[in-house]
Amino acid sequence: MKNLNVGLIGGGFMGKAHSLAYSAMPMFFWPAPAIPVRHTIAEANDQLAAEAARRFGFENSTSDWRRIVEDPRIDVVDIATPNHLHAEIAIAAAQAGKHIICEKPLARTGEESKAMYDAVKDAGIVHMVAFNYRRTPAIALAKKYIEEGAIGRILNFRGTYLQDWSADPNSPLSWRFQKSIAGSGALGDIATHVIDIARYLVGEFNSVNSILSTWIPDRPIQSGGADALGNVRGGDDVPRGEVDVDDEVMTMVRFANGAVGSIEATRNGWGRNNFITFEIHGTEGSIVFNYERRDELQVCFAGDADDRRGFRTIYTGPAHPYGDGLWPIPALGVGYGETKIIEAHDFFQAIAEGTSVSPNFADGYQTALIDDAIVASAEKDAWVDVPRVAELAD
Ligand code: NAI
Ligand code: SOE
Repeated sequence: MKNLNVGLIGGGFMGKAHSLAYSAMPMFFWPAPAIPVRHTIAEANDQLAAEAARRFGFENSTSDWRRIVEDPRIDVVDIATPNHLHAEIAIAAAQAGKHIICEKPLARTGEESKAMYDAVKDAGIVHMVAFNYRRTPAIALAKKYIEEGAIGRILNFRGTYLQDWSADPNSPLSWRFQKSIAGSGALGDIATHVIDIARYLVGEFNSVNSILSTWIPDRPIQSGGADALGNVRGGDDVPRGEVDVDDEVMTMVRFANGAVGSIEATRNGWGRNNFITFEIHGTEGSIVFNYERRDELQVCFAGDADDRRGFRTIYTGPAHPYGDGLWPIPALGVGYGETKIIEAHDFFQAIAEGTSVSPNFADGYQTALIDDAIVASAEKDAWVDVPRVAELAD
Protein backbone atom coordinates (compact mmCIF):
# COMPACT_ATOMS: atom_id res chain seq x y z
CA MET A 1 0.00 0.00 0.00
CA LYS A 2 1.73 3.12 -1.28
CA ASN A 3 1.63 6.66 0.06
CA LEU A 4 0.63 9.12 -2.67
CA ASN A 5 1.27 12.84 -2.18
CA VAL A 6 -1.64 15.13 -2.97
CA GLY A 7 -1.39 18.76 -4.01
CA LEU A 8 -4.78 20.39 -3.51
CA ILE A 9 -5.50 23.70 -5.26
CA GLY A 10 -8.34 25.69 -3.70
CA GLY A 11 -9.31 25.60 -0.04
CA GLY A 12 -12.99 26.62 -0.14
CA PHE A 13 -16.08 24.41 0.05
CA MET A 14 -14.56 21.67 -2.11
CA GLY A 15 -11.14 22.04 -0.48
CA LYS A 16 -12.88 21.10 2.75
CA ALA A 17 -14.79 18.17 1.22
CA HIS A 18 -11.72 16.72 -0.53
CA SER A 19 -9.47 17.10 2.53
CA LEU A 20 -12.05 15.26 4.61
CA ALA A 21 -12.15 12.51 1.98
CA TYR A 22 -8.37 12.11 1.95
CA SER A 23 -8.14 11.77 5.72
CA ALA A 24 -11.20 9.50 6.03
CA MET A 25 -10.83 7.25 2.96
CA PRO A 26 -8.50 4.67 4.61
CA MET A 27 -10.72 4.67 7.74
CA PHE A 28 -13.69 3.58 5.61
CA PHE A 29 -11.98 1.43 2.99
CA TRP A 30 -9.37 -0.84 4.52
CA PRO A 31 -7.02 -2.07 3.21
CA ALA A 32 -6.96 1.19 1.29
CA PRO A 33 -5.80 1.14 -2.35
CA ALA A 34 -3.21 3.79 -1.35
CA ILE A 35 -2.79 6.28 1.45
CA PRO A 36 -3.44 9.88 0.35
CA VAL A 37 -0.90 12.16 2.01
CA ARG A 38 -2.02 15.78 2.34
CA HIS A 39 1.25 17.21 1.08
CA THR A 40 0.69 20.78 -0.20
CA ILE A 41 -2.30 23.09 -0.49
CA ALA A 42 -2.47 26.20 -2.70
CA GLU A 43 -4.71 29.16 -2.03
CA ALA A 44 -5.11 32.62 -3.51
CA ASN A 45 -2.55 34.27 -1.17
CA ASP A 46 0.05 33.21 1.43
CA GLN A 47 -2.16 33.88 4.43
CA LEU A 48 -5.13 31.94 3.05
CA ALA A 49 -2.80 29.11 2.03
CA ALA A 50 -1.16 28.85 5.48
CA GLU A 51 -4.57 28.95 7.17
CA ALA A 52 -5.92 26.26 4.82
CA ALA A 53 -2.89 24.03 5.50
CA ARG A 54 -3.50 24.21 9.27
CA ARG A 55 -7.20 23.69 8.95
CA PHE A 56 -7.16 20.85 6.42
CA GLY A 57 -4.05 19.05 7.65
CA PHE A 58 -1.58 19.78 4.83
CA GLU A 59 2.17 19.70 5.45
CA ASN A 60 2.96 22.66 3.16
CA SER A 61 1.24 25.67 1.65
CA THR A 62 1.77 27.97 -1.30
CA SER A 63 0.07 30.89 -3.03
CA ASP A 64 1.36 29.68 -6.42
CA TRP A 65 -0.35 26.53 -7.75
CA ARG A 66 2.49 26.08 -10.27
CA ARG A 67 4.76 25.04 -7.38
CA ILE A 68 2.47 22.04 -6.84
CA VAL A 69 2.44 21.11 -10.49
CA GLU A 70 6.23 21.40 -10.76
CA ASP A 71 7.02 19.57 -7.50
CA PRO A 72 8.40 16.08 -8.31
CA ARG A 73 7.24 14.83 -4.90
CA ILE A 74 3.56 15.40 -5.80
CA ASP A 75 1.73 12.41 -7.32
CA VAL A 76 -1.82 13.78 -7.52
CA VAL A 77 -3.10 17.25 -8.42
CA ASP A 78 -6.58 18.04 -7.11
CA ILE A 79 -8.28 21.04 -8.75
CA ALA A 80 -10.88 22.64 -6.45
CA THR A 81 -10.78 26.23 -7.67
CA PRO A 82 -13.49 28.22 -9.45
CA ASN A 83 -14.07 26.98 -12.99
CA HIS A 84 -11.95 29.47 -14.97
CA LEU A 85 -8.72 28.00 -13.55
CA HIS A 86 -9.50 24.32 -14.23
CA ALA A 87 -8.14 24.18 -17.80
CA GLU A 88 -4.82 25.96 -17.23
CA ILE A 89 -4.03 23.92 -14.11
CA ALA A 90 -5.12 20.57 -15.57
CA ILE A 91 -3.15 21.02 -18.79
CA ALA A 92 0.00 21.96 -16.84
CA ALA A 93 -0.52 19.03 -14.43
CA ALA A 94 -1.00 16.55 -17.30
CA GLN A 95 2.18 17.80 -18.98
CA ALA A 96 3.98 17.24 -15.67
CA GLY A 97 2.67 13.65 -15.54
CA LYS A 98 0.47 14.06 -12.43
CA HIS A 99 -2.72 12.11 -11.82
CA ILE A 100 -5.60 14.61 -11.79
CA ILE A 101 -8.95 14.92 -10.11
CA CYS A 102 -10.81 18.04 -11.22
CA GLU A 103 -14.02 19.46 -9.83
CA LYS A 104 -17.07 19.79 -12.04
CA PRO A 105 -17.88 21.29 -14.44
CA LEU A 106 -14.68 20.17 -16.17
CA ALA A 107 -14.36 23.67 -17.66
CA ARG A 108 -16.39 26.66 -18.84
CA THR A 109 -17.01 25.39 -22.41
CA GLY A 110 -16.68 22.38 -24.66
CA GLU A 111 -13.65 23.96 -26.32
CA GLU A 112 -11.79 24.35 -23.02
CA SER A 113 -12.82 20.85 -21.97
CA LYS A 114 -11.47 19.43 -25.23
CA ALA A 115 -8.07 21.00 -24.57
CA MET A 116 -8.05 19.34 -21.13
CA TYR A 117 -9.16 16.01 -22.55
CA ASP A 118 -6.48 16.16 -25.27
CA ALA A 119 -3.86 16.91 -22.62
CA VAL A 120 -4.70 13.90 -20.44
CA LYS A 121 -5.50 11.40 -23.20
CA ASP A 122 -1.97 10.36 -24.05
CA ALA A 123 -0.28 11.39 -20.81
CA GLY A 124 -0.63 7.95 -19.19
CA ILE A 125 -2.20 9.39 -16.07
CA VAL A 126 -5.44 8.69 -14.22
CA HIS A 127 -7.97 11.51 -14.62
CA MET A 128 -11.33 11.98 -12.96
CA VAL A 129 -14.03 14.65 -12.95
CA ALA A 130 -15.70 15.02 -9.56
CA PHE A 131 -19.35 14.29 -10.30
CA ASN A 132 -19.66 12.73 -6.86
CA TYR A 133 -23.45 12.39 -6.65
CA ARG A 134 -23.39 9.23 -8.79
CA ARG A 135 -21.49 7.71 -5.85
CA THR A 136 -24.49 8.09 -3.57
CA PRO A 137 -25.22 4.43 -2.70
CA ALA A 138 -28.90 4.72 -3.67
CA ILE A 139 -27.99 6.09 -7.11
CA ALA A 140 -25.44 3.30 -7.62
CA LEU A 141 -28.16 0.86 -6.54
CA ALA A 142 -30.48 2.30 -9.21
CA LYS A 143 -27.71 1.63 -11.74
CA LYS A 144 -27.40 -1.97 -10.52
CA TYR A 145 -31.15 -2.56 -10.85
CA ILE A 146 -31.17 -1.05 -14.36
CA GLU A 147 -28.20 -3.19 -15.45
CA GLU A 148 -29.88 -6.29 -14.05
CA GLY A 149 -32.95 -5.48 -16.16
CA ALA A 150 -35.17 -5.06 -13.10
CA ILE A 151 -37.16 -2.24 -14.69
CA GLY A 152 -36.82 -3.44 -18.28
CA ARG A 153 -36.13 -1.06 -21.16
CA ILE A 154 -35.95 2.55 -20.03
CA LEU A 155 -38.68 4.75 -21.51
CA ASN A 156 -38.01 8.06 -19.80
CA PHE A 157 -35.95 10.02 -17.26
CA ARG A 158 -37.26 13.06 -15.35
CA GLY A 159 -34.54 14.81 -13.36
CA THR A 160 -34.33 17.98 -11.29
CA TYR A 161 -31.74 19.93 -9.33
CA LEU A 162 -33.55 22.66 -7.42
CA GLN A 163 -31.89 24.95 -4.85
CA ASP A 164 -32.80 28.24 -3.19
CA TRP A 165 -29.50 29.66 -1.93
CA SER A 166 -29.62 32.52 -4.46
CA ALA A 167 -33.38 33.09 -4.62
CA ASP A 168 -32.96 36.32 -2.61
CA PRO A 169 -31.98 39.15 -5.04
CA ASN A 170 -29.68 40.44 -2.28
CA SER A 171 -27.59 37.28 -2.16
CA PRO A 172 -24.16 38.23 -3.47
CA LEU A 173 -22.74 38.27 -6.98
CA SER A 174 -20.46 35.33 -6.33
CA TRP A 175 -18.17 33.95 -9.01
CA ARG A 176 -21.01 31.53 -9.84
CA PHE A 177 -22.92 34.45 -11.48
CA GLN A 178 -20.03 35.65 -13.64
CA LYS A 179 -19.63 34.08 -17.08
CA SER A 180 -15.90 34.87 -17.28
CA ILE A 181 -15.31 32.72 -14.18
CA ALA A 182 -18.14 30.17 -14.14
CA GLY A 183 -18.85 29.73 -17.88
CA SER A 184 -22.58 29.33 -17.27
CA GLY A 185 -25.00 29.53 -14.34
CA ALA A 186 -27.36 26.86 -13.02
CA LEU A 187 -26.52 24.92 -16.18
CA GLY A 188 -22.82 24.26 -15.51
CA ASP A 189 -23.11 24.49 -11.75
CA ILE A 190 -25.93 22.10 -10.96
CA ALA A 191 -27.74 20.82 -14.08
CA THR A 192 -24.44 19.13 -14.99
CA HIS A 193 -24.82 16.87 -11.94
CA VAL A 194 -28.18 15.64 -13.25
CA ILE A 195 -26.79 15.34 -16.77
CA ASP A 196 -24.04 13.15 -15.33
CA ILE A 197 -26.60 11.04 -13.46
CA ALA A 198 -28.73 10.73 -16.61
CA ARG A 199 -25.72 9.61 -18.68
CA TYR A 200 -24.76 7.15 -15.93
CA LEU A 201 -28.23 5.61 -15.63
CA VAL A 202 -29.78 5.98 -19.09
CA GLY A 203 -26.95 6.65 -21.58
CA GLU A 204 -25.75 9.22 -24.07
CA PHE A 205 -27.75 12.26 -25.23
CA ASN A 206 -28.59 12.62 -28.93
CA SER A 207 -30.32 16.01 -28.88
CA VAL A 208 -31.76 18.67 -26.58
CA ASN A 209 -34.44 21.36 -26.74
CA SER A 210 -33.91 23.92 -23.98
CA ILE A 211 -34.91 27.15 -22.24
CA LEU A 212 -32.46 29.24 -20.17
CA SER A 213 -33.72 32.08 -17.94
CA THR A 214 -32.06 34.76 -15.84
CA TRP A 215 -34.57 35.96 -13.24
CA ILE A 216 -32.32 38.25 -11.19
CA PRO A 217 -30.21 40.44 -13.51
CA ASP A 218 -27.92 42.01 -10.89
CA ARG A 219 -26.73 41.28 -7.37
CA PRO A 220 -24.65 42.97 -4.64
CA ILE A 221 -20.94 42.77 -5.43
CA GLN A 222 -19.06 40.34 -3.19
CA SER A 223 -15.50 41.23 -2.25
CA GLY A 224 -13.42 38.18 -3.22
CA GLY A 225 -12.69 35.06 -1.20
CA ALA A 226 -14.53 31.75 -1.11
CA ASP A 227 -18.11 31.76 -2.33
CA ALA A 228 -20.57 32.64 0.44
CA LEU A 229 -23.37 30.74 -1.39
CA GLY A 230 -26.02 33.22 -0.29
CA ASN A 231 -25.24 32.95 3.41
CA VAL A 232 -24.18 36.60 3.45
CA ARG A 233 -26.68 39.14 2.14
CA GLY A 234 -25.78 42.54 0.69
CA GLY A 235 -27.91 45.50 1.77
CA ASP A 236 -29.42 48.25 -0.42
CA ASP A 237 -26.24 50.33 0.04
CA VAL A 238 -23.94 47.72 -1.59
CA PRO A 239 -23.07 48.38 -5.27
CA ARG A 240 -24.57 45.81 -7.63
CA GLY A 241 -23.00 43.98 -10.56
CA GLU A 242 -24.50 42.28 -13.61
CA VAL A 243 -25.43 38.59 -13.65
CA ASP A 244 -24.44 37.38 -17.13
CA VAL A 245 -25.31 33.70 -16.73
CA ASP A 246 -28.56 31.72 -16.47
CA ASP A 247 -30.43 31.27 -13.17
CA GLU A 248 -32.51 28.41 -14.47
CA VAL A 249 -32.43 25.76 -17.17
CA MET A 250 -35.10 23.44 -18.52
CA THR A 251 -34.39 20.97 -21.26
CA MET A 252 -36.02 18.10 -23.06
CA VAL A 253 -33.70 15.25 -24.03
CA ARG A 254 -33.66 12.51 -26.66
CA PHE A 255 -31.32 9.73 -25.60
CA ALA A 256 -29.34 7.59 -28.05
CA ASN A 257 -31.16 4.44 -26.88
CA GLY A 258 -34.57 5.90 -27.75
CA ALA A 259 -35.56 6.98 -24.23
CA VAL A 260 -36.80 10.55 -23.73
CA GLY A 261 -36.34 12.84 -20.77
CA SER A 262 -36.46 16.22 -19.10
CA ILE A 263 -34.02 18.00 -16.80
CA GLU A 264 -34.67 21.16 -14.80
CA ALA A 265 -32.32 23.11 -12.58
CA THR A 266 -32.65 26.34 -10.64
CA ARG A 267 -30.99 28.06 -7.70
CA ASN A 268 -34.12 30.21 -7.17
CA GLY A 269 -36.60 27.57 -6.00
CA TRP A 270 -37.57 28.71 -2.50
CA GLY A 271 -37.82 25.77 -0.13
CA ARG A 272 -35.74 23.44 -2.30
CA ASN A 273 -32.27 23.09 -0.79
CA ASN A 274 -30.43 20.32 -2.60
CA PHE A 275 -33.37 18.77 -4.42
CA ILE A 276 -31.67 16.37 -6.81
CA THR A 277 -34.40 14.02 -7.95
CA PHE A 278 -35.07 11.58 -10.71
CA GLU A 279 -37.90 9.33 -11.73
CA ILE A 280 -37.24 6.64 -14.30
CA HIS A 281 -39.95 4.56 -15.91
CA GLY A 282 -39.09 1.31 -17.67
CA THR A 283 -41.17 -1.34 -19.37
CA GLU A 284 -40.96 -3.50 -16.19
CA GLY A 285 -40.95 -0.96 -13.37
CA SER A 286 -39.99 2.44 -12.01
CA ILE A 287 -37.26 3.95 -9.83
CA VAL A 288 -37.54 7.18 -7.86
CA PHE A 289 -34.81 9.05 -5.96
CA ASN A 290 -34.62 12.30 -3.96
CA TYR A 291 -31.20 13.39 -2.61
CA GLU A 292 -32.89 15.11 0.33
CA ARG A 293 -33.78 11.54 1.40
CA ARG A 294 -30.61 9.99 0.00
CA ASP A 295 -30.61 6.77 2.06
CA GLU A 296 -33.76 5.72 0.26
CA LEU A 297 -34.52 4.33 -3.18
CA GLN A 298 -38.12 3.84 -4.18
CA VAL A 299 -38.83 1.05 -6.61
CA CYS A 300 -41.96 -0.42 -8.17
CA PHE A 301 -41.72 -3.68 -10.10
CA ALA A 302 -44.41 -4.51 -12.67
CA GLY A 303 -43.88 -8.23 -11.98
CA ASP A 304 -45.25 -7.97 -8.43
CA ALA A 305 -48.69 -9.43 -7.83
CA ASP A 306 -51.55 -7.06 -8.67
CA ASP A 307 -52.55 -6.73 -5.02
CA ARG A 308 -48.96 -5.88 -3.90
CA ARG A 309 -47.72 -3.71 -6.71
CA GLY A 310 -46.65 -0.24 -5.69
CA PHE A 311 -43.61 1.67 -4.54
CA ARG A 312 -41.47 0.12 -1.85
CA THR A 313 -38.58 1.89 -0.10
CA ILE A 314 -35.13 0.33 0.08
CA TYR A 315 -32.86 1.87 2.75
CA THR A 316 -29.27 1.54 1.54
CA GLY A 317 -26.76 -0.29 3.72
CA PRO A 318 -24.18 -3.10 3.71
CA ALA A 319 -26.03 -5.13 1.05
CA HIS A 320 -25.79 -2.31 -1.48
CA PRO A 321 -23.07 -0.59 -3.53
CA TYR A 322 -20.15 0.67 -1.39
CA GLY A 323 -21.80 -1.04 1.59
CA ASP A 324 -18.57 -2.83 2.57
CA GLY A 325 -16.81 0.44 3.29
CA LEU A 326 -19.63 2.45 4.82
CA TRP A 327 -21.73 1.82 7.92
CA PRO A 328 -22.73 -1.64 9.26
CA ILE A 329 -26.52 -1.09 9.44
CA PRO A 330 -28.89 0.31 6.75
CA ALA A 331 -30.29 3.81 7.22
CA LEU A 332 -27.61 4.99 9.68
CA GLY A 333 -27.32 7.80 7.16
CA VAL A 334 -24.85 8.63 4.44
CA GLY A 335 -24.09 12.24 3.63
CA TYR A 336 -22.34 14.40 1.12
CA GLY A 337 -18.98 13.59 2.76
CA GLU A 338 -19.36 9.88 2.11
CA THR A 339 -19.84 10.48 -1.64
CA LYS A 340 -16.50 12.28 -1.67
CA ILE A 341 -14.84 9.51 0.37
CA ILE A 342 -16.06 6.89 -2.12
CA GLU A 343 -14.93 9.10 -4.99
CA ALA A 344 -11.44 9.35 -3.45
CA HIS A 345 -11.38 5.59 -2.97
CA ASP A 346 -12.26 4.85 -6.59
CA PHE A 347 -9.74 7.44 -7.87
CA PHE A 348 -6.86 6.07 -5.76
CA GLN A 349 -7.83 2.51 -6.65
CA ALA A 350 -7.50 3.36 -10.35
CA ILE A 351 -4.08 4.89 -9.71
CA ALA A 352 -2.96 1.86 -7.66
CA GLU A 353 -4.21 -0.62 -10.26
CA GLY A 354 -3.21 1.38 -13.34
CA THR A 355 -6.77 1.44 -14.69
CA SER A 356 -9.13 4.24 -15.66
CA VAL A 357 -12.00 5.55 -13.58
CA SER A 358 -15.41 6.94 -14.43
CA PRO A 359 -16.45 9.71 -14.76
CA ASN A 360 -13.19 10.87 -16.33
CA PHE A 361 -12.22 13.76 -18.60
CA ALA A 362 -13.96 12.10 -21.58
CA ASP A 363 -17.17 12.20 -19.53
CA GLY A 364 -16.48 15.77 -18.40
CA TYR A 365 -15.89 16.81 -22.01
CA GLN A 366 -19.07 15.02 -23.15
CA THR A 367 -21.06 16.81 -20.44
CA ALA A 368 -19.60 20.13 -21.62
CA LEU A 369 -20.72 19.33 -25.18
CA ILE A 370 -24.23 18.70 -23.83
CA ASP A 371 -24.08 22.05 -21.97
CA ASP A 372 -22.99 23.82 -25.17
CA ALA A 373 -25.85 22.18 -27.09
CA ILE A 374 -28.31 23.34 -24.40
CA VAL A 375 -27.05 26.93 -24.78
CA ALA A 376 -27.27 26.72 -28.58
CA SER A 377 -30.76 25.23 -28.39
CA ALA A 378 -31.97 28.00 -26.05
CA GLU A 379 -30.54 30.63 -28.40
CA LYS A 380 -32.14 29.05 -31.50
CA ASP A 381 -35.33 27.95 -29.74
CA ALA A 382 -34.99 24.58 -31.50
CA TRP A 383 -33.76 21.01 -31.08
CA VAL A 384 -29.96 20.80 -31.31
CA ASP A 385 -27.90 17.63 -31.84
CA VAL A 386 -25.21 16.79 -29.29
CA PRO A 387 -21.82 15.84 -30.80
CA ARG A 388 -20.18 12.74 -29.29
CA VAL A 389 -16.64 12.35 -27.98
CA ALA A 390 -15.20 9.64 -30.27
CA GLU A 391 -14.23 7.23 -27.49
CA LEU A 392 -17.83 7.31 -26.20
CA ALA A 393 -19.40 6.29 -29.51
CA ASP A 394 -22.24 3.71 -29.28
P1 NAI B 1 -15.18 28.29 -3.20
O1 NAI B 1 -15.40 29.68 -3.70
O2 NAI B 1 -15.78 27.88 -1.91
O3 NAI B 1 -13.64 27.97 -3.09
C1 NAI B 1 -12.73 28.22 -4.13
C2 NAI B 1 -11.40 28.53 -3.49
O4 NAI B 1 -10.42 28.65 -4.52
C3 NAI B 1 -11.41 29.84 -2.70
O5 NAI B 1 -11.03 29.61 -1.37
C4 NAI B 1 -10.44 30.71 -3.46
O6 NAI B 1 -9.72 31.60 -2.63
C5 NAI B 1 -9.53 29.67 -4.10
N1 NAI B 1 -8.76 30.17 -5.22
C6 NAI B 1 -9.11 31.13 -6.10
N2 NAI B 1 -8.07 31.38 -6.94
C7 NAI B 1 -7.06 30.55 -6.56
C8 NAI B 1 -5.74 30.33 -7.06
N3 NAI B 1 -5.23 31.02 -8.09
N4 NAI B 1 -4.97 29.41 -6.43
C9 NAI B 1 -5.45 28.70 -5.39
N5 NAI B 1 -6.69 28.89 -4.87
C10 NAI B 1 -7.49 29.79 -5.48
O7 NAI B 1 -15.66 27.36 -4.38
P2 NAI B 1 -16.12 25.85 -4.26
O8 NAI B 1 -17.56 25.81 -3.93
O9 NAI B 1 -15.15 25.10 -3.45
O10 NAI B 1 -16.00 25.40 -5.81
C11 NAI B 1 -14.77 25.01 -6.37
C12 NAI B 1 -15.03 24.09 -7.55
O11 NAI B 1 -15.74 22.96 -7.08
C13 NAI B 1 -15.90 24.69 -8.65
O12 NAI B 1 -15.47 24.22 -9.89
C14 NAI B 1 -17.30 24.19 -8.33
O13 NAI B 1 -18.13 24.11 -9.47
C15 NAI B 1 -16.99 22.82 -7.77
N6 NAI B 1 -17.98 22.34 -6.79
C16 NAI B 1 -18.37 21.04 -6.87
C17 NAI B 1 -19.25 20.50 -5.97
C18 NAI B 1 -19.68 19.09 -6.11
O14 NAI B 1 -20.71 18.73 -5.55
N7 NAI B 1 -18.92 18.24 -6.77
C19 NAI B 1 -19.79 21.31 -4.86
C20 NAI B 1 -19.29 22.68 -4.84
C21 NAI B 1 -18.41 23.14 -5.78
C1 SOE C 1 -23.93 25.55 -5.51
O1 SOE C 1 -25.00 25.50 -6.40
C2 SOE C 1 -23.35 24.16 -5.25
O2 SOE C 1 -22.32 24.31 -4.30
C3 SOE C 1 -22.77 23.55 -6.53
O3 SOE C 1 -21.65 24.27 -7.00
C4 SOE C 1 -22.39 22.10 -6.27
O4 SOE C 1 -21.92 21.48 -7.43
C5 SOE C 1 -23.55 21.34 -5.65
O5 SOE C 1 -23.17 20.04 -5.35
C6 SOE C 1 -24.02 22.00 -4.39
O6 SOE C 1 -24.38 23.34 -4.71
